[in-house]
Amino acid sequence: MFMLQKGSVTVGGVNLENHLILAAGVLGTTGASLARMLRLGAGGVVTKSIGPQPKSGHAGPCLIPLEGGLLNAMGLPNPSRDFVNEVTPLKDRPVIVSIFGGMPEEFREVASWFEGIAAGYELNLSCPHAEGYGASIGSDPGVVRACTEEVAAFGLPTWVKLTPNVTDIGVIGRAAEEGGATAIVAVNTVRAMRISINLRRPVLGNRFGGLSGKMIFPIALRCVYDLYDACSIPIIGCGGISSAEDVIEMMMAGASAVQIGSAVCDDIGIFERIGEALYADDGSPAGEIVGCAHA
Ligand code: RRO
Repeated sequence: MFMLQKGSVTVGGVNLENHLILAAGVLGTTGASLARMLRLGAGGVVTKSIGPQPKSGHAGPCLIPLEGGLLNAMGLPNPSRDFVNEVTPLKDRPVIVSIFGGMPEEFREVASWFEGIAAGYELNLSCPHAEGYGASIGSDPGVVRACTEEVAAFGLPTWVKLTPNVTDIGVIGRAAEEGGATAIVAVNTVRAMRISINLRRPVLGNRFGGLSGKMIFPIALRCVYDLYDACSIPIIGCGGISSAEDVIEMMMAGASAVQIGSAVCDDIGIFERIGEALYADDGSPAGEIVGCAHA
């Protein structure tokens, strides 16, 4: 298999210790758990999404393990501005703060709390089950562009995380790029549901939720492939990655780095495990394979 060169990399303006980033929403709710994932080999970490007001989230059940995946409808639970205290001790580390809002001004307000603390921002325009937030506004290219412009104006790296639940993801990627995004993260969870045949009711308290894990890898890969054709800024692949082979495949589709989320729930040591299979002292730069499947 193609082996990557060891060492730090800069992707979308953020200096990372390697290409493997902890995805938003998984172990990202405290400074201690973010620091732990960096110690366990993550090249960078993304926090749980933070919004303009504290939120307790949706009624349970909120998280259901499925074969090859997870179905969640957490409902954007977050402490809002108090989260600044969690990440302040991690200033100067590769910590990307995920933010959400219902309108461009709310994105700007939340971003302002983390100026001088975050290594960059990731805009959540993609949660599949949050009325007025996430994918419900992130499917509109004009809104994506406006939200991105507000945050990019701080001059910090600004990543935009997209939903796969659109007809043409390239249109949304281009809107983020026009708004000043430094990278696109593709993708958030896939809108999905299960029904209990005994209870005759949807299993999730919120009825619908977001599907993640191995079962969505081919969807995420296709989105990265489409975005590579549509956009010029770096793409960060996210969705079902759990092995070094998955990382290489994502890079061949067009990803410059990847995020890992659900696989961390099965193996807390996944960053080290993938790193051992992916990196070699005499490895090659990622640039040799990024997007090579398009030739
Ligand atoms: O909190 C959630 O329910 C959630 C979020 Br913010 C998101 O972006 N994606 C997801 O699957 N769940």
